[in-house]
Amino acid sequence: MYGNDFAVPEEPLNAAETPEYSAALQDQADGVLDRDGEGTPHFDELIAADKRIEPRDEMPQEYRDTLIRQIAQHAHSEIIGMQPEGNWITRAPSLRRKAILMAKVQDEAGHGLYLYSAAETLGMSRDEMLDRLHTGRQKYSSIFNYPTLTWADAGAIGWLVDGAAIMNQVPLCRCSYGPYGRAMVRVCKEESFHQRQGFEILWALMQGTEAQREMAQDAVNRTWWPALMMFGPPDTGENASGGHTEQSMAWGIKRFSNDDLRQKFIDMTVPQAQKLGLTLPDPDLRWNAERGHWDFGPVDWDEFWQVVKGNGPVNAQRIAHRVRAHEEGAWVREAATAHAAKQARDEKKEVAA
Ligand code: FAQ
Repeated sequence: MYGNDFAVPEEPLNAAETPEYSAALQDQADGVLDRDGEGTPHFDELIAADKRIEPRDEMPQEYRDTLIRQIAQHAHSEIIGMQPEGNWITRAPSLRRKAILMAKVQDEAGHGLYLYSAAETLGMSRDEMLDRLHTGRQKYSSIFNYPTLTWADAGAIGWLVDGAAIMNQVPLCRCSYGPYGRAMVRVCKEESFHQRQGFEILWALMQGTEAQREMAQDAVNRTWWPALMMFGPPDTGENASGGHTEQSMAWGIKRFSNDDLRQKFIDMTVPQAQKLGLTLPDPDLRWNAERGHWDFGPVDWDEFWQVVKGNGPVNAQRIAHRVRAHEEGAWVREAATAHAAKQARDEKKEVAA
């Protein structure tokens, strides 16, 4: 499938390798979610018929605001998410690892670009979104507020963080908002490679020395719980917090609850940990034959909310680095704007001639 050079099971390693993703890909190719014929049906009719809303359509302000909030947060996560692994590019253990990691981190920038473009179609400029990120008025994923202490973190991020991200994003390929759903189809394909490279880093470490195995285990111990938090707070059962899920599902933005996706991720990941020879740091993890799922222990939601509020281990460092990169890149934006203006002038002259 991906030219594996390591012994992995035949089962899919991530959600982008499951029939759900193949079906989303096929539906996209067949235009299943696209509307037929002419006319501009009402928003509610389109949602009821499971057809896509496009930028030109009228939509309730709350739908627009929800999408801007989620897509901007997603875009910010992609570009802030370049930092933890970017930290290891200069210290990757071989040229091959360095080349792969550079490609992965560049992919994250590309995902940010697709997502900012999708959010812009809803009427907020990229400048405005970045300003809101830099001033704490828009969020990014909690996961990127933890430090990457060893090379094994690059493996744990790929395997667990990309794995969790894809589990959440495959259903978003069917999001009711066209530009977001279409961006997700492409992003998931690329993230699938990211997840496999993470698995392969850990696989190689687990075939290595005792010290390498310990390094892999330590990275997984630190990453497991924050990866489960990526899916967001509980939104089913008695622990459900208010949250946005119910409304977002009614609008066809979210297709599953946070809790359902978290469970799917755990069910897919536990057998992979066993294949790798890694122990997931949860003493309550056990197969429940009755439910047909893995039971797991309580997530520390106090820690999650602390991180979301800006008090995680490296929140301040991540934002400071982002703001610095933005300021240092000002001359590139100015040069690109000047170049675009010159090209537009030249084109005008050509038309006039
Ligand atoms: N971190 O009611 P819900 C990646 C907030 S991409 C921070 O459940 P919703 C690729 C939430 O905003 C990772 N805040 O909200 C990569 C809301 O607060 P608000 C990012 C969180 O929106 C890999 C409140 O809690 N992926 O990793 C988090 O319906 C490797 C209540 O929550 C996406 O963004 C969190 N984890 O559902 C890159 C996917 N969870 O806004 C580099 C798209 C919740 O009211 C390296 N987003 N909150 O103030 C989504 O699917 C959704 O937005 C959820 C949250 C599921 C994240």
